[in-house]
Amino acid sequence: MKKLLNLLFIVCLYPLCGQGQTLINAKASPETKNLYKNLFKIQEDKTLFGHQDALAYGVGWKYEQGRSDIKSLTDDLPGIYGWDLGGIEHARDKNLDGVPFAKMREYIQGAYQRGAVITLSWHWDNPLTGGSTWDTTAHTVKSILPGGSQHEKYKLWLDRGAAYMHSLTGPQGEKIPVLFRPFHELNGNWFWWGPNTTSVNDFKQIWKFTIDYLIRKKALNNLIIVYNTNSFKDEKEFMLNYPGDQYADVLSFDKYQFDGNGKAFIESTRKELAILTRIAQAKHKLSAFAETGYEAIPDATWWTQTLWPTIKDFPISYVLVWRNAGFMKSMDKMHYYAPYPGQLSAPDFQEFYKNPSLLFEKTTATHKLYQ
Ligand code: BMA
Repeated sequence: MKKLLNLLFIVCLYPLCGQGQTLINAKASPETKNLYKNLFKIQEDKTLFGHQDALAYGVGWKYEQGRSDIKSLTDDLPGIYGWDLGGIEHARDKNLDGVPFAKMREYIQGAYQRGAVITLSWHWDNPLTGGSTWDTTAHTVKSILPGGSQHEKYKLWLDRGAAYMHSLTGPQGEKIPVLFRPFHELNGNWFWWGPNTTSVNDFKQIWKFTIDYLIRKKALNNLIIVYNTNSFKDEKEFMLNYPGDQYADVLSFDKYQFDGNGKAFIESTRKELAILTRIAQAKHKLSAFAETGYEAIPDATWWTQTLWPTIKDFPISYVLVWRNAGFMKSMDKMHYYAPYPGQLSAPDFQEFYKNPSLLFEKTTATHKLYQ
């Protein structure tokens, strides 16, 4: 009998018993649970392709109903859409990049109804200094923890974000599942939650507080929680701020190519993807390449010769490129990560699009991820 029990115990450590598909929130909605479970299947041999702010604007245009730079090239849309909540903490009606939250909600509802997936990040301002998300001059995280001087303000900000996420509803009034990626690029020194101003312990505490507050107190049963670092050198760095298996559903990192050395990008990113894959599999968590790109894509074959060779051997649920802002006066340069008609890498992107392992919206829809 004991042998049998032991055997059952061992067998049940395997994903067959469903352990690999259990969200941290046992009360997650049926659509959210289904999405999570289906993304595990998808990532075995497919990857959703994503684009930030895809429907709101592109290079040379803004807010044209039905338009998207990716659509202009492929007659299709991304399989996963990224949007950012920055500004909702002040109850503003537009986010930090000018996207009206009401329009964002419509885009999210439309994408969900067409069968695509939604991920949200939050470039929120610094609650202690009043500066921007990039203000790293103060020990902000300590100040927003329970007992800290800004804790009440922080809760109000979470309330506002939570109200917005509750307002994302489908046709039956069901809450639209969201891959929520708070405190992103957590090992980078450019956000107020970065390691230059935040101890590991404080980071883990604010993460746990935030997730408990949103999921348990605010009953956001539509969240799938994404842990996200920037580029990292080893497992130790990737895991340094990891809040524990009860506080993350997806493990991910961001990494951009910054120079013409695509070979170096492929090699170094593959090393990181191998580490990510190993950890995620051991923990039965989903993995994702949450942000990538090569600004203004000055490489004609970046899609098929750099991005694809980088990701092709790894089970990642999605890869997402950042926003197509076009020319940015403040930066005095072009800032975009997906091609548009006439862009140097456009023909290569059209080839990349044909790859059956990459899911854009039309093929994503066939997988009925919410059922
Ligand atoms: C950054 C840039 C900024 C933008 C921010 C939030 O990477 O694109 O211009 O404000 O993301 O979307």
